[in-house]
Amino acid sequence: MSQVGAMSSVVDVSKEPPLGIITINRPSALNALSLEVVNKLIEALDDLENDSNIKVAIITGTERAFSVGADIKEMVNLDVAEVYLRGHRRLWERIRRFKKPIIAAVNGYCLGGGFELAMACDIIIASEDAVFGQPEINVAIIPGEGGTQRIPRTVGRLLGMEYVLTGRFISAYEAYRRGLVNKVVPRELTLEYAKRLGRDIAKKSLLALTLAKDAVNSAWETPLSVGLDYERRNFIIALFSEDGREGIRAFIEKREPRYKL
Ligand code: CO8
Repeated sequence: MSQVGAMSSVVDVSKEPPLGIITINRPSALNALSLEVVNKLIEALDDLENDSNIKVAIITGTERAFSVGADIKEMVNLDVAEVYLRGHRRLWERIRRFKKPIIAAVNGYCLGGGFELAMACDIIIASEDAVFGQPEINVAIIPGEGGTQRIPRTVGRLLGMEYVLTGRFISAYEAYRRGLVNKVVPRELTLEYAKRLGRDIAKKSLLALTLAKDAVNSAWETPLSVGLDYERRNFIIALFSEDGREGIRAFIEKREPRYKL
């Protein structure tokens, strides 16, 4: 395992190839996403994307929280230009362009922008004590990075509206029942489970993972006919890639594949 960045940083990156684990480490503020945290998360994602030994990223938090969202104390002092030009949007854009799979390993509070960060990931593993919610309405603002869009697309308009209008907390099991998280596991196993899942995923070809992720994401963005064309294009790229050939040959020859990526 290698550590990148000092342990005192608000974001730590540890590398356990093929996994890269990003830990939001600002426990005194329950991992609120200050601009410093945002910048460090962007740096960490850049680092993991450029590292050819890393195939899957995991984002996690510290003991009491994954993240409670935007740093409210910092936010009150920002002007419009700062929020627009230097604000959190850059992080969400970075995650949207991140080609490798990202797993969120969530324990404790996962609120506001923290929930939006988890939802921007590809898979969410929640600990039994995880608490989700979009409480922005309690301080007279609204979700600003996807909450009003991703939640209703997952749970439907009525329940999505309830979550956003009341700001009420959502337990891990409720989130699971509503399709907002993939799995609920005992607290002490959350990161371990995410790592195990990450290692399983990392056995696949990175090119195929990237193309598959891209195609699934397009299902949210496009009408069905356009999405089907998009999928077909990615399928053909995978099929005629070196890894695609190797995967199929390995199946026929009853051996483990040796992927290039
Ligand atoms: N920002 C900054 N500091 C925070 C935040 C936050 N969001 N949440 C908690 N903290 C701090 C507290 O101020 C406290 O610090 P201190 O000890 O210095 O007073 C410390 O974390 C511990 O918090 P509490 O004492 O409140 O702990 P409790 O166990 O009593 O309560 C809660 C935990 C329920 C999580 C409570 O802290 C809470 O309700 N926090 C606010 C959560 C919230 O409203 N999140 C949404 C933020 S807005 C947002 O995310 C919008 C995103 C849109 C994108 C941004 C564009 C700029």
